[in-house]
Amino acid sequence: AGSLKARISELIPQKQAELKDLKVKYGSKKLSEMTVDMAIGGMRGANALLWDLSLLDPEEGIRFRGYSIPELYEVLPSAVKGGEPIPEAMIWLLMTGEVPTEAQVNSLTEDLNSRAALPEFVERILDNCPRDLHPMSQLSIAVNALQRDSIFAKAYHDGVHKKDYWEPTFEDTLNLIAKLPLVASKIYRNVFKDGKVAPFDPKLDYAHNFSNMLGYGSSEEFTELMRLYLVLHADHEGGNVSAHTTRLVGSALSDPYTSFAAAMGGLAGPLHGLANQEVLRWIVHMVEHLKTKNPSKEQIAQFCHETLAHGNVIPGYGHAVLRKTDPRYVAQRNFALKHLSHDPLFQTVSNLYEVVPKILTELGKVKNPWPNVDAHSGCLLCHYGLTEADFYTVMFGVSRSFGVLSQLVWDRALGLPIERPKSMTMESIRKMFD
Ligand code: NMX
Ligand code: MLT
Repeated sequence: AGSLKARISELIPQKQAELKDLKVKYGSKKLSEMTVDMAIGGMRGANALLWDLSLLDPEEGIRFRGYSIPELYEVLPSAVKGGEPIPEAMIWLLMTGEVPTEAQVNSLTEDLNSRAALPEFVERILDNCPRDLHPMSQLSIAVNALQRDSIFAKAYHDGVHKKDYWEPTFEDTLNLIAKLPLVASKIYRNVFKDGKVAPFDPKLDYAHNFSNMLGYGSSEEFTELMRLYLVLHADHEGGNVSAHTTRLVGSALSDPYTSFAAAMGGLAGPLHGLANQEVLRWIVHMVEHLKTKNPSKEQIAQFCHETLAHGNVIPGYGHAVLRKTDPRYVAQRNFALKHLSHDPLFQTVSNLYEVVPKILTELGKVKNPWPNVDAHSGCLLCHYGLTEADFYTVMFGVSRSFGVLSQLVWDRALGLPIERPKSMTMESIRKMFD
């Protein structure tokens, strides 16, 4: 009683009834037209998925269970007075749609901490990965290995009734979310440091343990940054590649580990989560190329034109849905203004914000010239010494587990079916209209 699981269990009949009502009232209504262009063009603009945890407005940006990012600061508890929201509170909000009390947040921290240890064989697998295997590949390997202990897979094997699918899905979800900081820290310490991970402290919260295990826990500011980072990257409605992959793979009743590992394959793409790595590498390359830590706006503009002339994208800019500056970018910018306003890398990131949108607009084809979440995260991490860009997408992945796995619990609770849209050949499309 009082636990997250108990609360979800209480909410399920209500939500099932809501879905039934939606189907009865609006089941045959059209959400959008599907054109040939949309089928060819990555299904842009197709309202084709049900996803209850968050909704992206092209102009305003993300709302998590109805709350904008500034509103999250108002309603969610923080560990430091006036500081960043606590990730556990975000998990609770995403899972239930309700703002948790402090007691609920503490009970979730305790629950997660009791699940955080890794099986020894998974630690060994990570220790045996070559250092030049990309951290995202190591993350997928570790998550796939954790699948050995999937409670859902075992329950399915043992013939669990479909009305109970949500429960082992929830157990796997919480176990996986709890273990990800240690998985990520082990990858970081093995690839970039001495391979030693600071011991897990069951008295600390999720983000504090994460920053300790990465090796940055002595900085309270870094721990606050982790809280912000973990909250901001948690969910971005259902159509982005990592969310959609989790939904798709999970719809075949693949367990949460297998579904999430697949999603991490998607997050590892440079047009999706890997963009945070690409942004920093691109800025570092620019600074080296220009031989100055403080490139002028003219120099930055010149470098952008060169990037585009080579047929490359400007990483961290543009979005498939957003048409304004990403509020997750703004939240990170506010953090920078508060804690590190004189950092030269932040100055460059700010100058890019002034220069890039105009250049992209001039191309005439870019639908959104404004920065997204990935344009900012690297410069914050760098400020505290976490300069290893190849690791950044792993941190994104830790956070993304909150949203996509919480939705997966609801997918099973609501009995959503296997996902299987119809595809068409070029010939069949022609025949349809000729
Ligand atoms: N730099 C250069 N060209 C761009 C950019 C950019 N930042 N953004 C879009 N374009 C181009 C795009 O490549 C396409 O060109 P073409 O017709 O020659 O293929 C054209 O503009 C139209 O694309 P859009 O419809 O504006 O964008 P789309 O919805 O297809 O793609 C992104 C969205 C995010 C993939 C795209 O803006 C991009 O590649 N951005 C850079 C990578 C990035 O920052 N990704 C991170 C997204 C956030 N996340 O974490 O996942
Ligand atoms: C995300 O956070 O998933 C990205 O902004 C990409 C997207 O929403 O398409």
